[in-house]
Amino acid sequence: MKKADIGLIGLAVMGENLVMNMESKGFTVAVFNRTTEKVTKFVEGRAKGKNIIGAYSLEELAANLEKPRRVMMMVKAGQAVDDFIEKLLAVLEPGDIIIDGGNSHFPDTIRRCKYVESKGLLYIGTGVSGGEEGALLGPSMMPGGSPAAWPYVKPIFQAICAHVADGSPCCDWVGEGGAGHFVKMVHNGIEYGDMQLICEAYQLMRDYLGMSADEMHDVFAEWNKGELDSYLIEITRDILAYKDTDGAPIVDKILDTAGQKGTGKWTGIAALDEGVPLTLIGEAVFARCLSAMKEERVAASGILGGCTEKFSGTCEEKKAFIENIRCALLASKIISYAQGYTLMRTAAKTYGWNLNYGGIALMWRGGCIIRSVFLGKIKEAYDKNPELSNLLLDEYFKDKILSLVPSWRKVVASAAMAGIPAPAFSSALEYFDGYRCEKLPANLLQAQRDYFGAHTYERLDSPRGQFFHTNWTGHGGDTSASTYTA
Ligand code: NBP
Repeated sequence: MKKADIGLIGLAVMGENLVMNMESKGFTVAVFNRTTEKVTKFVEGRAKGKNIIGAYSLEELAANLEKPRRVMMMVKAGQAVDDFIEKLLAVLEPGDIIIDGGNSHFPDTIRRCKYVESKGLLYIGTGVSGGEEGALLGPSMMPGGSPAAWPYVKPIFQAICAHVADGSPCCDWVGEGGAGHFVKMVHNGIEYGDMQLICEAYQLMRDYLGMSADEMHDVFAEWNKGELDSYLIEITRDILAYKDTDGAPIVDKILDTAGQKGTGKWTGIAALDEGVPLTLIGEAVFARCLSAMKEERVAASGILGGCTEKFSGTCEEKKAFIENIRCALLASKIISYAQGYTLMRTAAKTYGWNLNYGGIALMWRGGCIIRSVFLGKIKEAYDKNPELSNLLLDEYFKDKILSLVPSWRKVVASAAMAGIPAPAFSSALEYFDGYRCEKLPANLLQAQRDYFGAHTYERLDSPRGQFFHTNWTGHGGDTSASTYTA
């Protein structure tokens, strides 16, 4: 048998399906797994009769690969990746390429890339999105790392990834070091945001408008035909129609406590580190935390009272309110992507990445969980102006969000009056109002800081960069604290 084009370590759900995908595109793949029984099970099962070579040690894996060798790890993020890198360095040669396709945290990828390069090999950390089905049929892939590795990996990745209608691959080079995993992390954060927005629309329809799962199914089906056309709206439509064995909607029987694996939290932490207001994703992460406090919430609802106020309009007014919810969802979604893109722009400066923002929208356009028609508009905006500082300043998005504002305000106000939580809808509106506000109250805040800590302030009537201190009480001296931003 000919040698393999690529080796893959980690025969769990993602690894197995990626191997099948690669093989179906004409590549020969050598496979290895820590628990080697899984190699036997795979090669004698799904992989039988295919161009897939089972290896029972890393030496055997390396011996079966064309040079320069390409080895992709699809294992649990964390220590397992470091352990495999160490073992691979012992069996690979300079010029060979180690690829991590797991959900690694980007600082780890920055560190690993430097380390592997210091040993004369090349490294790629790539985001892979789309779950089990994406891995098999075409995921969205976001590779970054050693630029010299990309030409060797590109033909495989661009063959196995998802493609949009015009044939463009949903995979392209993202940037150096940890850029690929950073972009994947932001993708996951945006996924948290998109899901939370849909859940807020759902709660307003269920608790304020009193709609049944079937009625909401019809609304999401309608929404999916327009600007909100996306994978997550589509699966929400289908979930709402899904019945349990007794014929009742299964969604009504699911416990309202959300889990999370941490990539949303990482995105929030990265935003805090970069000083970027990523409020919507932050709210989405905290909403999951609040949902997890089920017992405390049940007890609190008995003491503080649950949300009780219901919509009391006519049938026509109800229809109009549903349209307002759609507008609030779309407007908030625009804010979420504007914030996510601002985070990527800021991090790119910090880490020296040359990110292609239109290209990123294209990578997310197909194959992944946040795929949507909407991303096509983002790609157009960044293709038109790659230096766009905020999505809201693009002509299309400016006009769009301004047209949605009246409906959005009505929804946020109604939710507040009815006592129904809508943290992502409302925090998005707060960001919008803050971002377009010429004069915020931070003049008072600076005065407070100077009052108690002599932290100094700049003046409207003096050039930027000149700092002043006032002896507010008459007791303090003229000495000011050093100026810093934290
Ligand atoms: P898992 O994340 O469940 O990882 C399973 C694999 O990791 C198995 O091959 C297992 O070997 C290996 N492994 C573990 Br667990 N601990 C190890 C250790 N200490 N040393 C060596 N190997 C170890 O599999 P997955 O769900 O296919 O995900 C693979 C990667 O892709 C993860 O980073 C995940 O976050 C990411 N990802 C997953 C999805 C998804 O939808 N599942 C989507 C996108 C990305 P064993 O068989 O010997 O236990």
